[in-house]
Amino acid sequence: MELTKYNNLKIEDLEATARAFAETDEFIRLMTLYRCAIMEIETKLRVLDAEFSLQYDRNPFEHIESRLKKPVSIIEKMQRRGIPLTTRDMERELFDIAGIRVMCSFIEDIYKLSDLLVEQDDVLLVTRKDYIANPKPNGYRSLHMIVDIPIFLSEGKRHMKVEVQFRTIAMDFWASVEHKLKYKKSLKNPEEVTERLQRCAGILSQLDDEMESIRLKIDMEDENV
Ligand code: 0O2
Repeated sequence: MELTKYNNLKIEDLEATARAFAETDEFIRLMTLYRCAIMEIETKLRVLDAEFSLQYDRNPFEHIESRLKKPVSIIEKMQRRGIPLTTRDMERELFDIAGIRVMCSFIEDIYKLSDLLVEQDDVLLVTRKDYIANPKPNGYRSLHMIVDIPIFLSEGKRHMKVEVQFRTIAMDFWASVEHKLKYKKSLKNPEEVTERLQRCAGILSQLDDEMESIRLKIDMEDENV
């Protein structure tokens, strides 16, 4: 589908365009492929979880969430970046249409699990952004990876990109609350809120470190029994 003159559309018109785009056969098919890619990655993570729990006697993640980016968010992003509105360009330029979020208890498990995932020979690491080692200025922390994986269809193999975000429960708590607060725009003193959220991120980071240290102590005492 070629919808050329969508660059200057206002939000209401963008929503209508998104609805029309989302009803096309190519869009529906592409989203089905992304859903399959999510299933592949989820299965890989669940297999790793089962094996890891045998080896280390704990589950590396608490839970997983997945989502397909909403058509209007896809179109907004394409408009922002000046990408032509075709499914081919959408697939070529946007890497976060399929998203998986993995919530772990400990930072160490984030690195172990993410390394194990990208070490698999059918998983190709496209990009990795470590906002745990280098938090965003607002305090946001998570490990983001774009991976490329094959899905196997009746007509053959197809490579798809999936964004995988790894977080601790504390990081997820902060990101969820901060995301909700972002929409409350009518603040008298937004700088104060930003500062307090940064402070909360710092407290939660200390909490993650303390939890990790408690676990290490318990593991060491267990080994000595
Ligand atoms: P949604 O609803 O999750 O899809 P890009 O994604 O390429 O446009 P960028 O900055 O290169 O932009 O990507 P990055 O840094 O990897 O972050 C993308 C996603 O991480 C966001 O997706 C959020 O899910 C999450 N994220 C990044 N920064 C923050 C933050 O400061 N606060 C919160 N709560 N989440 C953040 P989307 O597309 O914004 O939304």
